[in-house]
Amino acid sequence: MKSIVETIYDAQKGAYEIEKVTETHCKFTIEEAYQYQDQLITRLISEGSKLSGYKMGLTSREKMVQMGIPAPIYGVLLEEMLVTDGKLDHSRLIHPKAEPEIAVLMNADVAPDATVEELEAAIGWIAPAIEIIDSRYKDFKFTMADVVADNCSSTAFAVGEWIPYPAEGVDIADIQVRLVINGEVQAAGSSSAVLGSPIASLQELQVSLAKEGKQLKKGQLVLTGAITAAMRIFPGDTVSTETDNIGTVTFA
Ligand code: OOG
Ligand code: MG
Repeated sequence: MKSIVETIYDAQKGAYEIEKVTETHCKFTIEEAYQYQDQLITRLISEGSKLSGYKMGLTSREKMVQMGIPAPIYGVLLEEMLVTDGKLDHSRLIHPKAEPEIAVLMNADVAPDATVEELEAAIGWIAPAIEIIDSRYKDFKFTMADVVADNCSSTAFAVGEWIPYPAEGVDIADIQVRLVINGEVQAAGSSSAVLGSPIASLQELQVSLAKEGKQLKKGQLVLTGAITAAMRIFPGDTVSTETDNIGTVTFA
């Protein structure tokens, strides 16, 4: 029988659905789930993937309710997940969903024990983003341990133009965003939905990474978490995150 990590790795590479590994294999703790996630990423990096940064998940009430998991989680973003030239390749996807997010780009390394002020000062730029999540689990249903082991459904992401942070007239804790699919607003919210502010989400990530002896580094990007529920997307859809004051990002 394949190991948990191999089972998820194969499903990611082959873009097919699997039963929850907590059912096909055995139950495991959240700590163990992060170890499996780490083993998965280590394998991908040994095969040539490059670390781009991290993503926070289940940071908004809407997402926690949608997925039935009441606590934030985090995963790893790889360079190959970045949607370039505005085109999403659907051939490697199972049942993708899009969610509007605020992305931040670090302009300095962050000490594991940095204060929230130091953390915020290390942000160089922010941008509107769309995360494309594609859980490897059947019907997009999972427990917290399953989803963490599956690198929190990470699959692809698109980022708009980076604007220097802080930006005059922009309160990162109150950016209005809309998820627009084929010209129709499917969901809308404020960045405050993410743990009160994307900065709080970033801090939660920093603390979690520090516990594992890791830290945020200059040049790394972070998706701070979906502001609204995620919406199913299909080949041919044009998908945007529009914001009132930090621009728009679109892919098709
Ligand atoms: C887990 C990932 C959640 C977010 O922004 O809340 C996430 C999932 O819903 O599949 O990326
Ligand atoms: Mg997300």
